[in-house]
Amino acid sequence: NKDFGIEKVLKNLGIKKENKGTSTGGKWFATGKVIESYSPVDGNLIAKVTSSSKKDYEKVISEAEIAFKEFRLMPAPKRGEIVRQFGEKLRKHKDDLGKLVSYEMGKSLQEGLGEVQEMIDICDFAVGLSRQLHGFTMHSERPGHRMYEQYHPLGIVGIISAFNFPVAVWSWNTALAWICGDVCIWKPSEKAPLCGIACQNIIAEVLKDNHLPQGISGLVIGDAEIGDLMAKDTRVPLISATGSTRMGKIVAQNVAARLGKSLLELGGNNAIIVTPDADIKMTVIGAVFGAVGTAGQRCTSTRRLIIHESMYEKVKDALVTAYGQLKIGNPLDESNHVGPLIDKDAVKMYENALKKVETEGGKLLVKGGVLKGKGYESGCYVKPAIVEAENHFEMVQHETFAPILYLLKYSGDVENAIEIQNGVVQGLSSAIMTNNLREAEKFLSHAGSDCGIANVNIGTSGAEIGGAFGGEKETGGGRESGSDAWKVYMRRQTNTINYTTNLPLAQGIKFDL
Ligand code: UN1
Repeated sequence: NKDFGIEKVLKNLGIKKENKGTSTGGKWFATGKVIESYSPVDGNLIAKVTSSSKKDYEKVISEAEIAFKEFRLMPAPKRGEIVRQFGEKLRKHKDDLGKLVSYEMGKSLQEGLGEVQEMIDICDFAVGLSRQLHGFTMHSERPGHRMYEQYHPLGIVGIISAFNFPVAVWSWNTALAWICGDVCIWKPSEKAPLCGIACQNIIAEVLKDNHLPQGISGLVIGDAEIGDLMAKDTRVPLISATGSTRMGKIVAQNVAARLGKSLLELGGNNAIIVTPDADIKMTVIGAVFGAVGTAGQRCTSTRRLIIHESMYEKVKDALVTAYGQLKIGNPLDESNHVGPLIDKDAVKMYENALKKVETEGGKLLVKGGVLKGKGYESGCYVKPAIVEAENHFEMVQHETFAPILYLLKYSGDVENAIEIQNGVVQGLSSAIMTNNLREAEKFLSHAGSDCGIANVNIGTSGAEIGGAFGGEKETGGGRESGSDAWKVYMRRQTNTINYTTNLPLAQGIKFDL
């Protein structure tokens, strides 16, 4: 794809035609099998990567262990300075990295750049945070005693990330983990390995400039086998995993078996409730972007619209009209709204979901289908579909990572809509479109949405980094990114100090010798 200069982008990011997929800082090695990265944009082979073997993984772990011993002693604000420099480098590489994300993963260039912006923003956030790793002080029940708590670095953080946010999710974890004094080992999705290599090259420069140990940032590219090694490894106290619920359940069980910590950010089945008091124009923009943006491949993508019966026909017609105007094609061309799915397997899942929901009684309002012909050679471009369905359908209950939007009808009070919204196993993002204060507050109340994210008059996707990101139920319960999500990357310690010459016991216990 010469149009946007992929050769130059790859060169600027230090990616060759053949790459090694294991790294500690700037050192590269690999002895596993070869992975080929094809672009879903045009179907071309971008580059090859030799994946990491068990032996390679061991090397990364031992470098990480060495690095942690040194890094944990560096004052947190000094670690913040490292993350500040990393953010600066990301600013310089924003254009190239955004293009690579778009070309390797298939999201629009705007979204690729937006993803890099999220990386920059979390770095800024982490720099400030590096001076605010606060613990409480408490009043002791004993005279002449002081109690307080502190947060210490945890150790090696294992990061497993998905193809759909191939760079940002890593940075949400690393930027925080690094200021917390941890070192990181990252297994990016094997569907977007070049994004991983590009990021590692960027941080490696920062580590080198600052004469820091290379093991602060490790990279292992491979499939589930490498993920398994990490999850079962007692040397990795925290595993942060983002991806499907299926993957998360395997990781969680492996980590739990050794009583390790896990931070899970898994599937969503996100809905927008459209009440009789909704602003139709805002609803349509929010719903269409949520459903077709990133070709429906965000954890936060809008999968269900729960529409009041009085608004149903109006919203349905407006959506069908809007879908008729969608342009599908090369995501690097800014006039297109929808790019490709990640690969042909994803296309198959999309086709199967549409077939299945039809047999369950779903009615296709906007038919969908796979696109063929000029510009669609990769075989990964599909038409966004709208299906009239019911919440209990198996396909509606299931997260299909594709642009399929289910329309569901509710009648009566907003409570009925909330019940439908909560009536799935996932609990990531949710939204209500209403200008009615009572409805909005009900939705946000104790008896409202059961999701980690609940929005009013905003769609389900596009969360800001400043808030804690994640969800409940099968979404896994973890929180990444903003607010106090940093706490999971540290170990907490309660300290009691006695500055008297007596040794009074707590709870009034007398123990005289
Ligand atoms: C994801 O899809 O894994 O809220 C993350 C959003 C983005 C992050 C999505 N900020 O849509």
